[in-house]
Amino acid sequence: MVAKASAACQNDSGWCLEMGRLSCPRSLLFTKMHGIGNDFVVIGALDGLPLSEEQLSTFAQFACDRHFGVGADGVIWVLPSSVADFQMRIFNPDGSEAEMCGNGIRCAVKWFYDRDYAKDAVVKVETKAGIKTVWVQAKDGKATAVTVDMGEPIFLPSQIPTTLSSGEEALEVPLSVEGIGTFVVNAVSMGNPHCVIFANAVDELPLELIGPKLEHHPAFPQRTNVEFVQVLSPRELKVRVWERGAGLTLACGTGACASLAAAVKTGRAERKALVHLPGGDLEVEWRNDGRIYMTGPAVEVFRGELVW
Ligand code: ZDP
Repeated sequence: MVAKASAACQNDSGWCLEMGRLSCPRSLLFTKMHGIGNDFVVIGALDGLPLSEEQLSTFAQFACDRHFGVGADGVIWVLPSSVADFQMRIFNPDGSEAEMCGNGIRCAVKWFYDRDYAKDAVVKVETKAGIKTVWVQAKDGKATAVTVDMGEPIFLPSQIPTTLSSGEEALEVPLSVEGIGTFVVNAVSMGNPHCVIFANAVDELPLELIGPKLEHHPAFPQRTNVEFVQVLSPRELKVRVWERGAGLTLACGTGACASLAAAVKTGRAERKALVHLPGGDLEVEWRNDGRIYMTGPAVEVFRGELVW
């Protein structure tokens, strides 16, 4: 990624976040966290956003950059909410905002819980994909594992969105990718769009070549996250992910849920499975209430101050 420079406000790293706002802070405290290797710069801003709306995209590109910034798969803002305990907003390394983030919400809740903001072990989080209920498992007052009600998977093509079908769902649909070949794909939304492809030997697939072509495929007008799923058994899936706006990551929580949903719908898995991702495992269950519950760890790595 190329650092952005501007003559109007140049600093050592070349990044400019001013964009017309004179009084913006030039330093921010952050916490570096991860959920099975999907890593985030988490910023607590319970008094409100310290940056202007226009700065958030550039800030995410800066903070996520592994050479010019902190380095992360996303920036997560912990913000005040009038309808939940707090609001989470998630920005990808390319500066785009995602509706939801499965590994990120576990980190955001740990951030909130460990600082004693939570009233009890059940926390409600407002996201762009609705209000999520989260249960915290803690040891010595610190969250260790978090279960998230990820909601109902969405298969309706217009809501994902995908142009792959005009019917009720887009499952097992052939999709041709220029210069590579044809994949049989399953479109699912977990609040954010996913393209799930079942394959053998997922370790051998050149995701860095296929991923970007599917992410930007015209069949997914809002772009898409891409999961390659190997069914080890009806209760065990192995998943590799190409994330929209982030590229190859070690894990994707919404992707693990989308993978299970597609596997159940196509008769490949039972409703509860262990999902192995390169960075670790998630337990995912599509309960009879129609909703998917995801359980996994959240870890704090370090705290710091970003200055620019
Ligand atoms: O939908 C998107 O643009 C994703 N890149 C957002 C991040 C999803 C995440 N990896 C997850 O765990 O669900 C954080």
